[in-house]
Amino acid sequence: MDKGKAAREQQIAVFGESGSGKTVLISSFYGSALEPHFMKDSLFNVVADDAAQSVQLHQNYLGMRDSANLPMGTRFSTTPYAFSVKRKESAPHAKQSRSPETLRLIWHDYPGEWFSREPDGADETQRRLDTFRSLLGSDVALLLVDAQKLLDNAGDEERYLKSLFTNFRIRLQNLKEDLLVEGKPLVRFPRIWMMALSKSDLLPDLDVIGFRDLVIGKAGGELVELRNALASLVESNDALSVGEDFVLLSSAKFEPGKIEVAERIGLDLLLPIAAMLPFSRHVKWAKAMHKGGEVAEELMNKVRPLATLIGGRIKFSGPLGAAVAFLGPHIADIASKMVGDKLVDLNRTATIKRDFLTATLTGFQLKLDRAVDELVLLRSLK
Ligand SMILES: Nc1nc2c(ncn2[C@@H]2O[C@H](COP(=O)(O)OP(=O)(O)OP(=O)(O)O)[C@@H](O)[C@H]2O)c(=O)[nH]1
Ligand SMILES: [Mg+2]
Repeated sequence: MDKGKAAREQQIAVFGESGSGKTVLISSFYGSALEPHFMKDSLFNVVADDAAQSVQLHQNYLGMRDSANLPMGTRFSTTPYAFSVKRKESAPHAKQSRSPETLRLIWHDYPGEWFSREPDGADETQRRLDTFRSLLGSDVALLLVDAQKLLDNAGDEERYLKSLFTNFRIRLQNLKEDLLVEGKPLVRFPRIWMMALSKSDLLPDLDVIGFRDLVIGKAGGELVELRNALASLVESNDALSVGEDFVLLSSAKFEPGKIEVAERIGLDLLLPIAAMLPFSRHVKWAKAMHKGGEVAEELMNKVRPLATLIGGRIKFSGPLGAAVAFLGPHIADIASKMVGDKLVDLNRTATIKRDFLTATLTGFQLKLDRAVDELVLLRSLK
């Protein structure tokens, strides 16, 4: 296995109904990374790998920022977006490092209209299936809950939330037969399904705890059914978090005739979520699988390169073998270093040593911790 490559490629899948804010989200994510102050303060640059996508996303962003123009609804476009997170020329880097110091984020956007209607013929059925298959390499899936819809149904939010989860579950079940080969559950599957409140600027008084309580309180039953539907697709379905992690997102503040793109919530968490959230979760799950096996191996495959990267600087006692049982304690040790003061130390040391990747990844972890304190992010308590 090419450890370097696996270490650096994170995939995220974003699901949301039509109009729930997916295109605005990715445009704001990318456009804001091209703003001078971001480029000045950050250790890295974010670059869209595809030149045409880069222009299109940047144009969307500038249209919002300068002319209050909104991007068009997305139809039939299902190509994933690939971003490289590259060390800035001026940023710290290890002198002896020969590896290209790049992280990659692949962003899969599942068309919103596919949520709400039946496929239009065999072609579209196939396209839905292909699109879904392409995002199975993601570790994290975001399911968008639209704050505008919550507002529209104020006092009666269960109407919207129940139908959101139920529609999604039904579409998923419709895919099941074609998705599974001979009914065999999938080993490779997004195992963290996070609830994200899009347009959270519309509900300024709702923090992430309030959001969780609303979702569970009003549609807990539907969420359990959704979890069961997802679980029926995957091998070792104990290793699955559905609706246990929550985040608030807002791509901008929308006022009549004006879009304030500088006022964002949670967008700076997207890279850290994709890169770091699966880390400790996978370690925990793999450890619980005493017998190892295919799923434990797959979970550790995702974690091992990151642990090697960070752990390499902490020094392992003993060589890094392939056996999960052997790697377990070492990786758990790394995971335990990714909290509190130890994390701050690790980040500081990496920055002093001009070690770009470790500085960036520990910086991501610190950012997630801060978002928890600020009630923007809630991680699974399990
Ligand atoms: N207040 C607020 N409104 C938003 C935000 N993001 C999107 N919107 C509004 O929601 C509309 C739809 O957003 P899109 O990003 O185009 O939605 P989409 O999910 O891509 O929809 P489809 O392409 O049809 O699947 C926008 O035109 C904005 O009016 C946000 O962060 N805050
Ligand atoms: Mg769109």
